[in-house]
Amino acid sequence: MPKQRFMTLPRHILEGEKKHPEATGELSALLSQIALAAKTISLEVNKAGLADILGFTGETNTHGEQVKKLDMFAHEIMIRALDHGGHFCVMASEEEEDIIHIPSHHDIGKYVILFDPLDGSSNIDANVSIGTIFSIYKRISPEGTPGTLEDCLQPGTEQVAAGYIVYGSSTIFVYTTGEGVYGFTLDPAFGEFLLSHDDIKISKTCSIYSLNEGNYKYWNNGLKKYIKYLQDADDQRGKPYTARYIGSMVADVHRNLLYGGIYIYPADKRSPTGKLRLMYECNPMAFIVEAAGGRAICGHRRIMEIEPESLHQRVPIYIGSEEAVNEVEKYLKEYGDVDLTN
Ligand code: AHM
Ligand code: MG
Repeated sequence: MPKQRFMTLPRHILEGEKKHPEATGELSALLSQIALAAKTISLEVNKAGLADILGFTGETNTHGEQVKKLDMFAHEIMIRALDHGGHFCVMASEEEEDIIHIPSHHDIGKYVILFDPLDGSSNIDANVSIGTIFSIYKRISPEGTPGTLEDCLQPGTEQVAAGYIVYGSSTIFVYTTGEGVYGFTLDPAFGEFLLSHDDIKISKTCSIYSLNEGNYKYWNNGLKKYIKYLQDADDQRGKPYTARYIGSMVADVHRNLLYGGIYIYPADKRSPTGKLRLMYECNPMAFIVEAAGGRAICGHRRIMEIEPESLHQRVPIYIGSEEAVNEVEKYLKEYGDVDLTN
């Protein structure tokens, strides 16, 4: 049996940085801090059914949705794990309306982090996969000063790293710095993430589509025709496609990354800019999927090229295997798209 490399997440990050002589090791340190937060959230998610943690807090988040205790737990853990490390100058979370200031003396780091602490939160009570998503940028404000809103509102093309953690049948940490996408599975026995998915590439073609078909009535014609096309039989093109929709973007995109597939959260007649957030969900997932060889568009343009206007801005998203995204793009162009983004 060939010997497997025993590669932990911190070792992998360090080895990646060694290839860049100009690297200071800071990115390694902050990714390790995110991994620590992920382990803590994973533990809490795993005991969610046992602890007195389920149910609503009674509060609503910035989008007017009910917040569950685990969302807030994950949000707080991310902040506590990251705000005293000296690496960040400012943070933003899907669960908080404004930017999150870092305590003084610790707020002069050169990086900025935006995160969705617990994506797919409507699935928590049902023991269905959920996840954490993060996106890291270099600051644009002068070093040595506290970070600003402008530091957070950079287009996705400026990301220096992004990743997600899926809390599923096992806990998996996936990250990219733009060169390759790597996945690590948490070994619960010794609490370490071990390399399990080396250099992930998403297949160019696919046979899986993921979207909420319950919203069919509100879709634009382009999307209606595209989904009908996927449902037609054509052996050579792997059709009809299989429908797979978990309702946790992080888990749906993770599966599609491994098996090939397209995930869609469109603009529709009820939600003209879609549901998902550009800064917390779409940009980081787009960075990862593109680094794996796929594509991510909002209908007529690349997700990562959208100039952000606000922290909680929503955008439609079509993300996954290259050929499938090319095809849906053609349908939207030809038959119409509801898309009011810039
Ligand atoms: P959340 O951040 O509040 O969990 O919402 C985002 C989630 C995505 O993970 C998921 O794909 C989508 O919302 C599901 O929405 P819907 O129930 O409308 O299909
Ligand atoms: Mg989310």
